[in-house]
Amino acid sequence: MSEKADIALIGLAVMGQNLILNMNDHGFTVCAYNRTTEKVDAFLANEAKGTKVVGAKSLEDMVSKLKKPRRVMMLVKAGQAVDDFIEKLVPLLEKGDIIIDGGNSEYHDTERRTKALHEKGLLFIGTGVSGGEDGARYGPSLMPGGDKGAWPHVKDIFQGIAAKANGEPCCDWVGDGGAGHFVKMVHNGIEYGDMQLICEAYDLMRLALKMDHQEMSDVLAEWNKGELDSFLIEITRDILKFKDKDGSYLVEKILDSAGQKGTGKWTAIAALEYGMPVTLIGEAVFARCLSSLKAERVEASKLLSGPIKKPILKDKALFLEDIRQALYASKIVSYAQGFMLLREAAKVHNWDLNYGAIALMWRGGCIIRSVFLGNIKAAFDKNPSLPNLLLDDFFKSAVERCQNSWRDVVSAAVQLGIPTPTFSTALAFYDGYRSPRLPANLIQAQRDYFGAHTYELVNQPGKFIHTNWTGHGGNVSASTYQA
Ligand code: NBP
Repeated sequence: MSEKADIALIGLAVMGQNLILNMNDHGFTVCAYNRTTEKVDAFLANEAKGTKVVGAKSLEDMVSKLKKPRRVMMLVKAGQAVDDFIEKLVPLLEKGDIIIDGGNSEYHDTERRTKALHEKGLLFIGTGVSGGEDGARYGPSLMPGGDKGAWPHVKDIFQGIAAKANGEPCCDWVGDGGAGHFVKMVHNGIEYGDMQLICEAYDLMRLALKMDHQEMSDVLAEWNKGELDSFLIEITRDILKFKDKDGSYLVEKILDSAGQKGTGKWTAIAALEYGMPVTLIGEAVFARCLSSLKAERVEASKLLSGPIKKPILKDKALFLEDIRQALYASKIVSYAQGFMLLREAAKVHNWDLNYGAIALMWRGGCIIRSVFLGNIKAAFDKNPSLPNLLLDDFFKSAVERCQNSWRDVVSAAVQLGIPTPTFSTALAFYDGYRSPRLPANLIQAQRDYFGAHTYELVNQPGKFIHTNWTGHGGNVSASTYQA
């Protein structure tokens, strides 16, 4: 081989193979490597046959085939495998070379790796890659962060292969350290939320309105023409009407026990860590946890009864429109909460996040792609320091327009005994967020009563007071700090 390769890609599973073929289509020469090297030969002989892709038998061989500065991207299982490859690559690379991790790595790991490699003169990028198999092959959403010095060296490749929304690449530099993987993590959390919201709408159509599958699919097809237009609504439309070989609907044969690989949970953990009320994603993760207690639920269903009095539902068409509006309003709350988490993490880590650019990165290529993200981009373009999406005129009026339907749906679900955790928590958040006064004054009094934790008075903020509530407690207070 006379001409050197533009980039190496380690990891020939579904994401790696498809990303290589995508890079090849865009004119880049890729050197492919995999821990199990037989997979390199198989890839070259099959999927990559007739392309410019070259293979490597070892990491040394791979590095020798690269242009300088060398660019090495990994798409391997997140965790130890990434650290193991980095350890093996470091002695083979030179100062200024670039290592990219495109897996679903935990952002703290990316922070650590960026710092450690920077000290060795190597530039590290931790990038979110979203869109699954198809995205990787024909245009993913890419969310790179890490050592900014690396960005000019990978920008052409990344923006070349990324999905495009209105001609603009769904990829831009996110920020320092773990910023790219943090944004990808929040993206995945939002994906959990969107999926659960659609599942609740399906449950209401199925149980409250007793609709059949073709009917439900037709409703989603209609919803997909308006403000809910999105990839997840589109695939659910197709899933609902998909028939198995025996002519029955496949979705009803699938065990109602949801799996998860961790990124939703990480988002919920980050929300707790940064003290942000990202309640909808939290509920979506817990809904999956509850679903996985299948055997316990089946037993409980024999013992615990639901409501006896059934509400009188509205006309079917009106209630369907209520469900659509409840879904839309809840979705707005979920994204507002996701951006609240991004904003807080950015403050803590000193990341200079561009929220409009993040919305654009999610606008195409990825699983949460939707028309709605265009509205979010417009909101942040209009006001980059918008404190909360709910305060943007477009979203404020959308939620106000939907709120009667939203309340009717949550009330009906409660009365019918149909669980709608994400519809409900989104509404509770909305009502909490718009409340100038919450009952937390009573929490403060309770804390002070039993633990001398002190409280502040409305008219004397900043001054911490302890009251001897019982007359027999002491006057010594606990120290005041926020965990
Ligand atoms: P997998 O997550 O299944 O990983 C397979 C690759 O990891 C193979 O190359 C395998 O090598 C390598 N690997 C494993 Br497994 N353990 C290893 C170890 N201990 N040391 C070295 N290599 C090891 O593949 P994927 O689904 O293509 O995903 C790749 C990355 O992209 C993951 O981080 C994933 O979370 C992320 N991601 C996946 C998707 C998706 O839709 N699948 C979407 C977005 C992001 P081997 O062939 O020798 O076993």
